[in-house]
Amino acid sequence: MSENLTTPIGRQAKFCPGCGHPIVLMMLQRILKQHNLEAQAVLGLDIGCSLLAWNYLPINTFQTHHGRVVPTMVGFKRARKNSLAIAYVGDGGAYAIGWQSLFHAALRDEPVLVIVVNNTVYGMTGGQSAPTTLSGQKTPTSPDGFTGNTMYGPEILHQVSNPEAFIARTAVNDPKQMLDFLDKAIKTQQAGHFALIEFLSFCPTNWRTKGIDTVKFLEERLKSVFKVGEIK
Ligand SMILES: Cc1ncc(C[n+]2csc(CCOP(=O)(O)OP(=O)(O)O)c2C)c(N)n1
Ligand code: SF4
Ligand SMILES: [Mg+2]
Repeated sequence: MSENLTTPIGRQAKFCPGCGHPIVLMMLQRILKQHNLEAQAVLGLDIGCSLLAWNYLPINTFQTHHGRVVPTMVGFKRARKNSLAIAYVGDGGAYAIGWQSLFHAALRDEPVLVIVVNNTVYGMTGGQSAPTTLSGQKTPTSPDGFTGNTMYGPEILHQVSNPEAFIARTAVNDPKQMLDFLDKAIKTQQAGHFALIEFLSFCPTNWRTKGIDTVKFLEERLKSVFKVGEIK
């Protein structure tokens, strides 16, 4: 973990150097500022490296249990209808332990924005295989290469969502598309519908990559399996 980087609110940054989480958070802050929504936005944090966002932005956050951030933000939104409710969660929290509540939030068209940061592993606990791990990917729980099927969360959720919902996938090396999708997702919640964006994200610590190889792993391995764009 980094010892000397500071967050936009002057606190010590906790993410590893080269992590994708801060890029997602910086883009989120930029779009909230642009829409003057910093005071209205509330960021619910799942357990995982997502929790390190608790002191990152000048907006309210609260911590939930692993896999429980979506139902928590659904409840929050029902209680505070004028808020912008955002659930911030890793791929493990979203598509494994939290899958049933995420699935039903999409099915019911709950007006929350779910941000899934997909690094293909359980990052915080040491890089174990997750539902999003790629075929052949080496992790501490699949040292000879992952042999299971890979899960495509946004594509499945699209099948059960209302036509007005916004469901998309982008990557942390495409800031223009990140901002475009965040803008559309915020407008979707303001219109009363469910939105989810999956961000393909860097995890050099668990991928055991350095420098340009981290970008290459995302660009060549992740993007060859996970299609970026709006899911239609
Ligand atoms: C109920 C429960 N089960 C398991 C854990 C252990 N645990 C903490 S974080 C985590 C996985 C996090 O992976 P992911 O959601 O992909 O987030 P990342 O750390 O990769 O950003 C697990 C299994 C927990 N804290 N609570
Ligand atoms: S373990 Fe991976 S996801 Fe977690 S802070 Fe480090 S680089 Fe980021
Ligand atoms: Mg993860």
